[in-house]
Amino acid sequence: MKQQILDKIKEYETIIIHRHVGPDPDAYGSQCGLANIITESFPNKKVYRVGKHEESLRFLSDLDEIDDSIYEGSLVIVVDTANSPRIDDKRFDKGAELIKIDHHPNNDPYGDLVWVDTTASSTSEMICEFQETFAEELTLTAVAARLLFTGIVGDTGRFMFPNTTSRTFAYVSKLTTYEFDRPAIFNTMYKKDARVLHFNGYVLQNFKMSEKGMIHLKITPDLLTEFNVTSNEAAMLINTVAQVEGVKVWVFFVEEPERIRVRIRSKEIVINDIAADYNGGGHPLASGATVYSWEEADRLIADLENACK
Ligand SMILES: [Mn+2]
Repeated sequence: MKQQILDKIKEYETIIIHRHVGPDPDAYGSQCGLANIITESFPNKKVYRVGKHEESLRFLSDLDEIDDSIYEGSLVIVVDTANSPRIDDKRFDKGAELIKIDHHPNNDPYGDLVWVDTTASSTSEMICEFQETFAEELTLTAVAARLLFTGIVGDTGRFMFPNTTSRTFAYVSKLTTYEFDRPAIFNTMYKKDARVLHFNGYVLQNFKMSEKGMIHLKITPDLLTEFNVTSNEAAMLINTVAQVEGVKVWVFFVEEPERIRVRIRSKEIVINDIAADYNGGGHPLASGATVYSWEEADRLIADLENACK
């Protein structure tokens, strides 16, 4: 599959790279890292990185704004995106051919070529593998190394999540032979606004843990207003309860105007099948879902509680 992808990259003059909505460091890292590798290796090709900027990740890379006409006869590559509704910029199907590169379960195998590796920590790690496989043809620079490093750090939670493997460390070891400012990346990625830290204090004071080791927290609009945090900022704090002794599964509910957004995490118990029952899905130990009432939220809590048996 990697060879076929490289052949397609060589074949096309214009390549447009997409990633998922609500981008995280791995989305930016794999998208812009791959773009840089292609640009450095084939200077005559036109390579574009599309999608909406996420302010907190702007430090990683510029993006491109492109006309519809550029899609004509182009190769489109989508990275780090499990299903087509989550692809940022709906024009992804306007090119001549479509490639999917991802590390999430392949429930929606969109694309003419699909390379999915659920054993990879991140799509950034897969891009490292892609570059290394064809190292004589694909040039890695400090720019791409910084992007891919940041993507891997993001998806592995600084190498603490179980998706981190010896392969991950091998690629990271190689990336760190390039010169870029690692402390600056960590400082930027993990800095938190005082408002958010105050809300984090609330989270730590108010989560509920059941006897079976299930933690849940319900976050209402009143609470968001009181602490002046956005629903996104609140949802991001999900892993601050991961360190609680005895916790097996933990879930946050954040009420938004049209829905209640759900984030579920787990140490060992598989939860993406339960998330799928509630308009969601994701990784076996890290999923998202959506419910539309607090009664439905309570049913989800009961299902997760059951899974903790
Ligand atoms: Mn990812």
